[in-house]
Amino acid sequence: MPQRSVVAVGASLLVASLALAGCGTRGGDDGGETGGGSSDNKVAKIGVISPLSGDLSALGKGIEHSVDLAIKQANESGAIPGWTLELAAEDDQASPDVGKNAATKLASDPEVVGVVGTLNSSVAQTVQPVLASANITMVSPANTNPALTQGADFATAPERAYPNYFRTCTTDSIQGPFAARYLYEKAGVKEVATVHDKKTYGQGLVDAFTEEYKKLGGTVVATETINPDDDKYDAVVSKIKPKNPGAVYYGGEYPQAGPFSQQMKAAGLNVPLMGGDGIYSGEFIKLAGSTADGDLSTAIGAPTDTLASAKDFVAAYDAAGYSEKYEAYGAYAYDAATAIIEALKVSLKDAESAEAARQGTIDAMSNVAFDGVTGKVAFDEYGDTTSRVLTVYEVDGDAWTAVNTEEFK
Ligand code: ABU
Repeated sequence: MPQRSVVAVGASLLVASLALAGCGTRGGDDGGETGGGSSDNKVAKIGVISPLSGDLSALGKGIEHSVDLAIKQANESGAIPGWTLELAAEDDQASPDVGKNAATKLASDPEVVGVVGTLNSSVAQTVQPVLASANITMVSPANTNPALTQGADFATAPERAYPNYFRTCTTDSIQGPFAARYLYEKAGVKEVATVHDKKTYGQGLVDAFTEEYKKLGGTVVATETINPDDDKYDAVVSKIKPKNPGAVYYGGEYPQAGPFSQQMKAAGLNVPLMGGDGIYSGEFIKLAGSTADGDLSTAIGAPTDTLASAKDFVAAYDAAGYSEKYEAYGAYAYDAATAIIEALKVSLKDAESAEAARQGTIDAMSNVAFDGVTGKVAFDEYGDTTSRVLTVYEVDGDAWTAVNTEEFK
């Protein structure tokens, strides 16, 4: 047997015996997949819960890869002496039930101390209570429904929903009105039809949009819903068309919004479809086809590729060779992972184990503040990001082009 193999086997046996002795250490000299750890290090895991398969996987994989990158870089720089971080990614398939099972699996792993996710607000609703009862910090880069942080009465009596839950994206209480102002004031559209997919995000976004749009003086000429499992929307389009809206405001995600836009135009309803961050993906343009020109979306923050603060992230992501793009939430997922890592620098310092550091990590999160890839990262008393920047994008050919980036006031 060559000497290298003998050393490897010896190291494996040592690691195995340490694991059996409950020392919670492992990994060879290369630190395993997440890179840079030492075999003497204890292990703490950061989970990811997002759609890694199915219609929304373009967004979900961008989240997974961005967290992986943050973990690798933290290990390589020795960010937390004595500890190696590992990624524990779970596919929620954009389903609340599957997401709940993923959360239960991660919560039962004593090495998991924080989770980045979820993508969908509806999935967060089932994941939040599981991670809260296990004292695991959860930071979403993408959930925009306001009730997740501020409770069901967020508009009138906001109350922190879960002490362990934070997010790096702004909420639909801001995104909906931001879209309404753009459409009414800048695009001059005074009459709209609204459509949503009856899910937590879609319905909430349309509600927030409608309130502001009407306040500005706009008229909602039709209010329709679709079933997210359908792929033919001609019945809904034929109800909207005779009302002659200047635009259709859509609450939901690109797998339905893309075909909806295509079918609107094919039926002669030649007005822009506008949606929120759930349609801001190259996949929307592919699904909507050549008639998508002029369709609009809002998305959280400024465009990642224009931010000086995101330059290193974009370069490192490209260099890492991930097979999917970072998409709408990659930079926010990277910042979410970094926020957890910043908290771990405090909570793991004198901790016996990752599990013992769970509550300390939640406590440390409220003091986390740093210059992130997306700008200043910090959380308010509800766990919401303090950033209120959003961008309007318009489809131009085969790409989304930024047309207006602003801080919402
Ligand atoms: N924020 C858009 C898509 C994710 C969600 O359900 O909130």
